[in-house]
Amino acid sequence: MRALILGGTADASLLAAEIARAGLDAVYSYGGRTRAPADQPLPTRIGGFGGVSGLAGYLRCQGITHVIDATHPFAAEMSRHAVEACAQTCTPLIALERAPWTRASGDKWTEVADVTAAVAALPEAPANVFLAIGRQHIAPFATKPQHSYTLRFVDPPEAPLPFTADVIVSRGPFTLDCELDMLRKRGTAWIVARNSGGDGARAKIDAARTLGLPVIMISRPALPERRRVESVTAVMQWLGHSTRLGA
Ligand code: 3Y8
Ligand code: NAP
Repeated sequence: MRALILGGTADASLLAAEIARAGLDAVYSYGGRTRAPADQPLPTRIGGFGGVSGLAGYLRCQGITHVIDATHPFAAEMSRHAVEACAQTCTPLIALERAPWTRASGDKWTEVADVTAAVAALPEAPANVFLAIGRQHIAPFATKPQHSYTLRFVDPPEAPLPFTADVIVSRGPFTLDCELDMLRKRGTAWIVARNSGGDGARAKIDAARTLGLPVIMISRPALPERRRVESVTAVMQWLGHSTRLGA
């Protein structure tokens, strides 16, 4: 057995730790989006594979027998490529994907399909807006420059921003107290978020509820059908191993 973990999330790190503890042969893969990704207890590769054909070639050359797609729910292109490459090479594939956040009592969510719809959902009147959607997809907000934007990136911006904004550089996971403090200090009136699920980014959602702030929540992209689980234990069982936790 030789597994490939398509990683880049907190869940992927938890899985890597369990696989290392079990002494299984596996490789952890980052896309190379950040300057200093967290170390993993497994041999690690960083960077794209070169599309579906590149991933299929990697699976064959590296003798990968199982692929775990533990990427972020918005890493849709990677997930689509994994489905195609695993089908081409007859490699078993499973996705480790946390459930989306669901609206709770007191949440003031406007759910939208994508970033363009998120921009449209913002008011016309100038407001303090926290864009908690990273670096890659902020350009459309330049069409509403009247707002005072706060951004949060993992790494300092390397290029000029498409609009004036204040940038917080922090990689998370984030705590409720820190989110409350940041939102209060900045007088944030609107939050734009993606429905990432999991615990690493949900503090801002809980803080919004506490402060009574409206959240524009971007729904997840559609992903192709594939076997999907929500726990490390389920992945380990799929690999034919019980976890230390769920033994
Ligand atoms: C490179 C690996 C851990 C994993 C930490 C999780 C939690 C914190 C929440 C906010 C939202 C955002 C962003 C976010 C979260 C965790 C997790 C998660 C959101 C790292 C990581 C990599 C990335 C890539 C990065 C994206 C960006 C998205 C910031 C490591 C830290 C906004 C997603 O500059 C860039 O190009 C950054 C790109 C993809 C989305 C974007 O479009 O900008 N994640 N994030 C992975 C790789 O190269 O393969 O550096 O160690 C992982 C984590 N990010 O160790 O606990 O598990 O989800 N990541 C979103 O919208 O939710 C932050 O600020 O409130
Ligand atoms: P994406 O748009 O779905 O993927 C674009 C391309 O990046 C892929 O086709 C692949 O290149 C490469 N790639 C992506 N993830 C990879 C991985 N784990 N290992 C090797 N190559 C990878 O991806 P993304 O949304 O930018 O996410 C990139 C990474 O950040 C992923 O690891 C993801 O888990 C992590 N992340 C993303 C988000 C988010 O909001 N999107 C949040 C937290 C963490 P090739 O076509 O060349 O193979």
